[in-house]
Amino acid sequence: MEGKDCSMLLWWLGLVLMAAVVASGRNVTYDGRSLIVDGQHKILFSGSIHYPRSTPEECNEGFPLFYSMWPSLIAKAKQGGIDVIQTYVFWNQHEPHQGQYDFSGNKDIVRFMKEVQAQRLYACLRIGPYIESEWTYGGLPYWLHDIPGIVYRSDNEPFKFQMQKFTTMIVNMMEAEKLYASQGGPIILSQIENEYKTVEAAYHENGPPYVRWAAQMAVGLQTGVPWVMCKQNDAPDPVINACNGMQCGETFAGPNSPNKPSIWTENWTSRYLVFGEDQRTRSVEDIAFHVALFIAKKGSYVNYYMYHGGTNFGRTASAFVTTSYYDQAPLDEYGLMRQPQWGHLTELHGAIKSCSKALLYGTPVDTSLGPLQQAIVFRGSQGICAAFLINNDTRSTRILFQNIPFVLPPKSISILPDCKTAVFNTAETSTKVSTRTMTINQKLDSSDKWQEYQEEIISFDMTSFRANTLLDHMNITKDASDYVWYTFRVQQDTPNAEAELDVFSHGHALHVFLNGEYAGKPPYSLHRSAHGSHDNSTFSLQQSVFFNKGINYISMLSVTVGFPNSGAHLERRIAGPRRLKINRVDFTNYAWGYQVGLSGENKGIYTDFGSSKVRWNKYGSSISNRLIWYKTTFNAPVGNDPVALNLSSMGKGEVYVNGQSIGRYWVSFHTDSGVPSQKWYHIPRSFLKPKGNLLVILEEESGNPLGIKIDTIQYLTQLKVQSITKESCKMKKSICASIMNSSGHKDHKF
Ligand SMILES: *[C@@H]1O[C@H](CO)[C@@H](O)[C@H](O)[C@H]1NC(C)=O
Ligand SMILES: *[C@@H]1O[C@H](CO)[C@@H](O)[C@H](O)[C@H]1NC(C)=O
Ligand SMILES: *[C@@H]1O[C@H](CO)[C@@H](O)[C@H](O)[C@H]1NC(C)=O
Ligand SMILES: *[C@@H]1O[C@H](CO)[C@@H](O)[C@H](O)[C@H]1NC(C)=O
Ligand SMILES: *[C@@H]1O[C@H](CO)[C@@H](O)[C@H](O)[C@H]1NC(C)=O
Ligand SMILES: *[C@@H]1O[C@H](CO)[C@@H](O)[C@H](O)[C@H]1NC(C)=O
Ligand SMILES: CC(=O)N[C@H]1CO[C@H](CO)[C@@H](O)[C@@H]1O
Repeated sequence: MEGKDCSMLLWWLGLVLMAAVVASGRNVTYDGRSLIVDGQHKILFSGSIHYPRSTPEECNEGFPLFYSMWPSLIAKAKQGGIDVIQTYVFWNQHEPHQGQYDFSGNKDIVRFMKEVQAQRLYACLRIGPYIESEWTYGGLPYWLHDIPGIVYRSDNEPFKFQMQKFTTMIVNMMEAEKLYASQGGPIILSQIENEYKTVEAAYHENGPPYVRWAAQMAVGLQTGVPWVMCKQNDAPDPVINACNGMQCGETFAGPNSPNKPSIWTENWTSRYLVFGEDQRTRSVEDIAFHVALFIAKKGSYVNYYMYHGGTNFGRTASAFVTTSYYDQAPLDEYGLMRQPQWGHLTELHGAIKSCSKALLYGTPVDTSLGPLQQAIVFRGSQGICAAFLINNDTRSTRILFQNIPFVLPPKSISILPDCKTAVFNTAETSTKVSTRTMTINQKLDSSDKWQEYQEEIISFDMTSFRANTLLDHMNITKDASDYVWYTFRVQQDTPNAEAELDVFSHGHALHVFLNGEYAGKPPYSLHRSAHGSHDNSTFSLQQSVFFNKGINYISMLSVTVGFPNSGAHLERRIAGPRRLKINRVDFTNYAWGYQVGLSGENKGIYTDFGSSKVRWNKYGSSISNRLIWYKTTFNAPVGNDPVALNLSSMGKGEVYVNGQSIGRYWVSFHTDSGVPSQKWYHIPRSFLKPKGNLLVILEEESGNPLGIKIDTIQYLTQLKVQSITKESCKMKKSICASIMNSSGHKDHKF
């Protein structure tokens, strides 16, 4: 389909959909039980999907309409029983330079909200504008750092001014598009600040007034819908305090006022992944247990963080966080349904929704069924009754509930919408397990298809920006690049003198070169590069070097892998080399020359236009295999399956497709179990054209681009027969029959 027709069709589709949902304003309030929408109490399931971590519908020449992520993610969430789509607002994406705004492409938050609206779901808008979220600098734009006297997230006038300005702008933007429920739009809830209680003490007497100010400022914007503050047990009225965590049914002390509902804004479906660590997973049975428990304890709103994690494109991830984000969520990084997660939670939502009347209008009573067993029964008028049978034992237990025998599996909750029949048990998944498979679509193993460009090693004489001390890396780049050259020169009177170089850096990685070459004599020792880790970004590098007689040039390339996103006083964070000694003589306060960014970056050689500005050489012709840009082209795999690069053969760097960065990779940083944290890197279909896609890769260390593969992604469904017990089959005969019958088969697009 041609680009133009496509946008016309979209526009027309949009109109039809909008016409269908244009409605008069909804009245959203709350009481001690739940949010109330137009007079109706609601049990709501919410899923976090962050708009910049996927792509909107974009039509590329030659491709039909359905290569899109936002609409299909939202549709799959809706199909999974999700009522609300929750997203943060990403300030540093929208205002990268002070006063210059960007709401294009996957930053088009209005369009995202309209997709939510078009599918008749609600939205929760977490403005922050400090958001943490494993997003670089917690979503704050770095230019804030240079505002005189600023202290972020504190009772500090310069910060409050900027925070109010941005928050107001977003609220006005939503209002102008009639996106608040009070105007007929999808937004029923907003969030101000984020988990502030965890850092508040560090701000001493400037913490509490800031919380009060933030609440008042937000409420003063009169959006017509309630506000929440998460992890802020003293959230000022009328702002609702919400819980974040994995076990809010056990850990949440509850709303701080009897007229506020119990809301869980972040229920972590796994944990975000960082380079150098193994993926931690959380079983769907455990998630379901805690969701059911929270609802049984009168919770009325549960959000999955994340329902779809997606991709930290470009340099948007925070320090050491991988490009892939919450891939273990019910919708995986590529937007495909992960089973049994998606299916099990869908059934859980159905089971809980079928208890709605009893939950919302009944009164709960707890009774003990045994030492570690408990029933929570909601009874209302006209014999309405729903029960949760909780077994907190690690063994399966037989109990009697209202004279009916039940077997409660270990660590589980059975849901009885009529107080008689268990329709769902959190520990029994009837959903088939699916296995993700990566199928090689193309190998890029022909050396004539690749070209390379060796990055310049910058020495002191080439720099124009100088200082008589080691400067903070973050304050030099202002987040415009991951890279800064730190260079100096030193006179040596004897030839071939061995010296000990000792560098201490605040992070995150460092490559050291001497006289335009790597430090150390060939064969190069492993110590010429060093790096920190997510839990400790600092490191030191010691290296023996051999100086020439005369002037010697030392060039260090300091690299950040995302700015920090959490903890108090982000404005004080620093990175890069902080001390350098040669044979124990301190060169920290010395004449240093700096250059921000790599020449390839500065020339934009990853774009069609920029790549023509440099001379590319034959593959393998560079003298060193470090700091090289590799370039090739490829055709898009035929079909609809998502596409990813298998970068197992590469080291560390960044990948660009048709001029857009698909993120940082760091395959050489192995986990304790000896494997890379992330091998596959998602290329959204919307970044591709059918033929001749430009692939440019910056490799900092050493990698073998001939080993790169372009893969397509599918799921293979399998049985999880072990988890299907006789009890669950009795409960759900039809489901069991079909499970027992089916054999492993390939699911195409869900
Ligand atoms: C909105 O709902 C609340 C409680 O549900 C009610 O008290 C109030 O009158 C309603 N406001 C409007 C404008 O309908
Ligand atoms: C289950 O037992 C654990 C460990 O004793 C306890 O921390 C938790 O609160 C209990 N949960 C429930 C729902 O009883
Ligand atoms: C950060 O850099 C700016 C120049 O861009 C400078 O004015 C300021 O003093 C630096 N801040 C710190 C803390 O070094
Ligand atoms: C972090 O690493 C540095 C050196 O690499 C070490 O000196 C320091 O003790 C470590 N800090 C912590 C908190 O582990
Ligand atoms: C990914 O690439 C590596 C290195 O080329 C290769 O060894 C591995 O088999 C590939 N994995 C898959 C699943 O294709
Ligand atoms: C299961 O397979 C049997 C034999 O092939 C068939 O008779 C039966 O209808 C199937 N049941 C379901 C639920 O598909
Ligand atoms: C206690 C805990 O696990 N906290 C984590 C909750 O999730 C956020 C966001 O994913 C992390 O930043 C916390 O470390």
